[in-house]
Amino acid sequence: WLEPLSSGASWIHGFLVAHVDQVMGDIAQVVAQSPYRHLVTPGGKRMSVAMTNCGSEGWVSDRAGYRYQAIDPLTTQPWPAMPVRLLALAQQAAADSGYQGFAPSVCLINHYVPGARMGLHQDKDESNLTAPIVSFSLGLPATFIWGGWQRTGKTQRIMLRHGDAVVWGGEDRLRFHGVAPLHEGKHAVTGRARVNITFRQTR
Ligand code: MD5
Ligand code: FE
Repeated sequence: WLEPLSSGASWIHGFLVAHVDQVMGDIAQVVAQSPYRHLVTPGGKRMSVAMTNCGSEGWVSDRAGYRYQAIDPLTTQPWPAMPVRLLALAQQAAADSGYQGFAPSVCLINHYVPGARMGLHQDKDESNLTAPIVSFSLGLPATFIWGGWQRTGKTQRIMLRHGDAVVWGGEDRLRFHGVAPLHEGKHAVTGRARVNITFRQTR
């Protein structure tokens, strides 16, 4: 079911439940070509979340900064193509939330193991800040931290679970957000991990 979180954000509980095998298969194909890796922040810290991408560009971070690029720096090859069924699911989630014509070029795949976290940040490396971001969660549950438009603002916590989709658009696109350290656990589908997939339209 669809739960509006705010004027621009919708939480679709269980959106992926009928598609989990497909999505896990699509991810496995991507990871076989462009493996998960721990990127380094511009400040030189290794991120606890391991990442890869598919699509015509991917998000990367290194000592030079954050950016989108068409070539995977690890393989020196283009990122794997975005699986068509995965793209269709992202477009369905966007449309269900009121965003027609979503055309993401990037699918960033985040892999969390217990203890991994993501600090409070804004997603603003995209030149198109009017398109929403669609997020799919699989595996272990995570406490998602949802803030306001300034780092110091009040935060809310929501528990994102296996199969949930969230669509972040409109005024909610630029909120500060993060993920609390993942709790220990074992999930039937992902094992000792959480996987989050975000779809981004950069232009
Ligand atoms: C995650 N990933 O659970 C989250 C889900 C990231 C990231 O934050 O940057 O890879 S996406 C949550 C999100 C995206 C865009 C805007 C907002 C939240 N928001 O305005 O709250 O691994
Ligand atoms: Fe983010």
